[in-house]
Amino acid sequence: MLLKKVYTLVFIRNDTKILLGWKKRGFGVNQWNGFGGKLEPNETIQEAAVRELKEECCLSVKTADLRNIGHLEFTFEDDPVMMDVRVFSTNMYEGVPKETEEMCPKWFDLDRIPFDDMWPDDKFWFPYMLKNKLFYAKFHYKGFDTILHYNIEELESMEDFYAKKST
Ligand code: 8OG
Repeated sequence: MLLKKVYTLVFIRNDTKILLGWKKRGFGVNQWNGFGGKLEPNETIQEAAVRELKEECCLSVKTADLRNIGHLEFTFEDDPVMMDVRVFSTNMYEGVPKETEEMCPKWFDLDRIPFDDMWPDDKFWFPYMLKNKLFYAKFHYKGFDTILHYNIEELESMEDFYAKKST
């Protein structure tokens, strides 16, 4: 049986640039990514997304300004834990991105995303995000470098997706 762990992943972007952080420690170390992590007890997914963004790059966002734009599921060969990652995006934030113990933030042009230094799955689903399409993607990994199989769907609505998923 698969155990599920929920994570958040937040992208700050405008029409030409996206903010990524160089992960300095932990899971996905030495790669660029959005900002996020595990939920704490009694926290909503949106609250966790806001908290992680603040902790990792010192930016403040309001939960109401976070748009849920995608859902990612990662499974790993011989591992019973499924990572359920809720992806959010916003262009509304306060503050200036700052380096923290976990992440070093940097703005990238949307046509210069550093996919060679990111999770191997990102090159498959980022194009949906960059074209403002909603997505549901699943990736099955062997280790952390090899994708054995994957599937991506474009979604009409995240609300409909979650309503169907829970029934
Ligand atoms: O708390 P921690 O930093 O370990 O959380 C992991 C973060 O990394 C969380 O925001 C979810 C995110 N993440 C994965 N796998 C992948 C992936 O394959 N691609 C991207 N872009 N992010 C991922 O856990």
